[in-house]
Amino acid sequence: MTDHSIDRRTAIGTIAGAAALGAFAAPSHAASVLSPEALGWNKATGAYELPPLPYAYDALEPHIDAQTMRIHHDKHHAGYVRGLNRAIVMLRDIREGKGDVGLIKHWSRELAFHGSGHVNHTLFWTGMAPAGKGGGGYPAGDLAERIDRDFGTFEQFVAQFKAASKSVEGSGWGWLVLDTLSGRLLVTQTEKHQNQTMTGAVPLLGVDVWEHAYYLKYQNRRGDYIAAFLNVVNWPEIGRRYDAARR
Ligand code: MN3
Repeated sequence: MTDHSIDRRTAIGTIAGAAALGAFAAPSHAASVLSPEALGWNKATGAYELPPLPYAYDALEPHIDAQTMRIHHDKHHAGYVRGLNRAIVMLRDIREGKGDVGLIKHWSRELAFHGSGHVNHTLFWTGMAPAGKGGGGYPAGDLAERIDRDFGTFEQFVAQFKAASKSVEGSGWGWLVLDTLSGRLLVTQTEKHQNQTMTGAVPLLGVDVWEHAYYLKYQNRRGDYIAAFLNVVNWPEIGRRYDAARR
């Protein structure tokens, strides 16, 4: 076993509690498409750091506005990273006999919510790219073939993805996932960050449909926001995740 695999297990293992509470099932599922480095795992401190956006705040204009990106990344996502790190520390204290055992349920829930929030947002930012510069267009290669096989056509996939994402009740996410048990692509919904009922689902493409993701620019027009999101999907990255998930 290499040092890297130990590091990976340690990093993702801290989110394992989230899995038990309904986040993306086994930690290996998110781990197959996201490295500890991509999640900002700092081996020296044993904590996560907020990864910077892979492009400028205004790079996704006019589809996603700069003000929304700045608040969403610097405030909301940063808050999930802080919450995750705090839950890790509190659960570590309880394991070492220093914490309040009666609060295990509370901190486990905190770990699930903030850990899933961190994973989801990391996938979200890197799943987008400026329109015409890696963003938008169509998937290619094996992923394109699998979408055609499992949805009929790309357009039929888009229709299902839009409908599922638009109809998430309250705050949540719309997803394209690979169900590793059946080997099929599926469109699913997640309530909040962590309530993902599918087990064995590897997240490939996710759209954040919490109001903080679109309300400044789109107000109540969630469908318009989802249509705009599809103009900045980084299909080469989603294809890479698909290839990684099948290994
Ligand atoms: Mn969000």
